[in-house]
Amino acid sequence: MTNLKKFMSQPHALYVIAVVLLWLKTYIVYRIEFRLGIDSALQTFLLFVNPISSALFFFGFALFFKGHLKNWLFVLIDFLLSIWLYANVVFYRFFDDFITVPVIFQHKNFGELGDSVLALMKPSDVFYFLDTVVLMVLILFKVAQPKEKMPKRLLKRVFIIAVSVFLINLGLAEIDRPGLLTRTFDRNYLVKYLGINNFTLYDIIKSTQVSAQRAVASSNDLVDAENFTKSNYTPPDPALFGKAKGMNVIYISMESLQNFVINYKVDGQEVTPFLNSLTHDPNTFYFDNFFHQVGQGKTSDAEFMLENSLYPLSQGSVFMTQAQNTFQAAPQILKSEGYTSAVFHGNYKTFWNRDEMYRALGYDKFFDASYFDMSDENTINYGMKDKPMVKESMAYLNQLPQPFYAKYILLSNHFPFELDEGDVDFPAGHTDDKVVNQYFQTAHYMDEALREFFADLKASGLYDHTVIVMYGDHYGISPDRYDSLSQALGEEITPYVGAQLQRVPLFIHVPGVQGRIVHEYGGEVDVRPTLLHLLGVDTKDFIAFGSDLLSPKHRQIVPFRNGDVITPSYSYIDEKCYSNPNGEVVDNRYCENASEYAKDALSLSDKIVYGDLLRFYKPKGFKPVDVSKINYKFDPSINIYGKTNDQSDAHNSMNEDE
Ligand code: GP9
Ligand code: MN
Repeated sequence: MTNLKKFMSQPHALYVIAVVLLWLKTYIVYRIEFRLGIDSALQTFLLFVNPISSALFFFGFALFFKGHLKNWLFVLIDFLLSIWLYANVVFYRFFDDFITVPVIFQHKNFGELGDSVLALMKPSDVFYFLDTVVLMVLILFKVAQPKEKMPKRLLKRVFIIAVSVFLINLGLAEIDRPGLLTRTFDRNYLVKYLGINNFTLYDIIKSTQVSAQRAVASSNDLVDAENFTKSNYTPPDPALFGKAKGMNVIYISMESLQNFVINYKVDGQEVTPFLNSLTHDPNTFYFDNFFHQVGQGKTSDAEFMLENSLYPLSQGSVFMTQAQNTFQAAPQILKSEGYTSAVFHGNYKTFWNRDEMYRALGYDKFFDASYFDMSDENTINYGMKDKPMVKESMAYLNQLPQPFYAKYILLSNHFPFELDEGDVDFPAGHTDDKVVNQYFQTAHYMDEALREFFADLKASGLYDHTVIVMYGDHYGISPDRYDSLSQALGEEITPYVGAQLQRVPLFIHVPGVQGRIVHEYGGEVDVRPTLLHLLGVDTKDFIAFGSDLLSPKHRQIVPFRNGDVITPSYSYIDEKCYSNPNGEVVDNRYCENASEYAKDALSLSDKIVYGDLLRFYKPKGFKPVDVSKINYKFDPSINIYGKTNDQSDAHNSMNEDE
């Protein structure tokens, strides 16, 4: 006790206590919450010490003050840093990633994520604020007495020490991982080596640079990307080119559907009997080696790839940060072919900034939640349930001028995979994780909605002259649930297996064309040229990274957004090369070509998106979008199921004001 008293009588005791508590807590959080892939003693050491520099730095600001104010500032700083750490914990539980500046801006709609956020929190999380409580107790019980201001000389020293600790930390990190700060797409490394707060500071600097990039970009910057995409252009299969000319198109984003669900059974019952039947439908192509390639923008990244055949960004969502860019997207390309374009989505138009982005993509109409009956029994989780959504959409779809290009974004199979009791007619899975178990039920619900939708399309006569493209947008089960998922799949989910699990189903139904199961390897970036070629649209003049999946010359290299890459023979995951399908580690040189291709493609695509380079490019015969002519203001004259004009406008303007 006397020792403690002696220690507490030191002028900067509370500073030291605050630093140590936050440091240790951060390390505990790293170990419990994040999967940072520690594989050496040096990495363990760096992980342990990396919270120190920022703790010394931030708490240092309280030292400019004296007395009670100083003590309570320690509490405040600790609380703010704890909130930031905890926000990252919650974010990581879902996205398997850390919060970045663009993500903060894209979550002006965090309010709508409400239910998911709650589902990601645990009662035991209160322990992550224990250090703040300890500091308060020390002050309230007068263990920590108010002290004088620190002399300027010492104050300076505190910040010099903080920066020195950081530089030593960075130096050791650079020894273990050269070029750490120049790499952009591995946030895990930055947190592992430098710590969560230093990563955030780095991210703020990086994001500022990114917005400057657009300002300095010029048409010269496009040359490399143009050469790359032109030399990688895949010509269509002449036997299929134009086979769907003039037909309608319906895209369906099948929320969170992974390919392992196809033909999977729970208690002897197929999870997706309808989709399973389509795998051998005479007019349907089913792709069983098709991968999602999304980054943090998830659904919106998948949409972005399908419309533009460009890659999404390594951080944030293009929808949120680059909606002011010029695009040459499918809805606008098809406008010249006489198509009317529309989106159907049972959430409000501001979600994912879709109203802005869809204008830039050239969509004519957007049937958002305002056009649907959003009553309690019709909605759950992220918005409208799939079954009533597709049912009500038919009235609008039937009125669209033909040919149309329509996109449906389904929602029911979204994390945390909840259904109202009356909607459950399928057994839950049998793992130790409720979320994984429910996933099979919501996937089944979506499958039934799709069956009903197809029946409605047949009844309306649209089915016979409509191409239907259905794709799983991204994974549903995140890596932190792999232990439970492995119980359902009956195999251990190693990093190799985890990468193979990023397969999502892709179906393309083309009336009058012989379908088959396609085993070619491909990804979301490849869908646009595949579809445009079926519709008889030449794609040579567009800057696009995809390769027609149905062409005999299809390029089977699938870059993931994190730089990993999969080909039919090899998988390059986390800088290790594996041979397929046995997953044996082989020499990295086998993966070199594919990995070089992925690096080039991703960085050139990023250059286009960050620099807004398509504003300098004029494809032959393409008419640019006139965004001033498009608006998605609620139109009561076509509304059938939505609320009154007044109520809808009230909701929308509320979102826009946020
Ligand atoms: C909501 C839906 C969900 O509108 O697109 O987005 P996600 O969380 O899957 O990216
Ligand atoms: Mn999604």
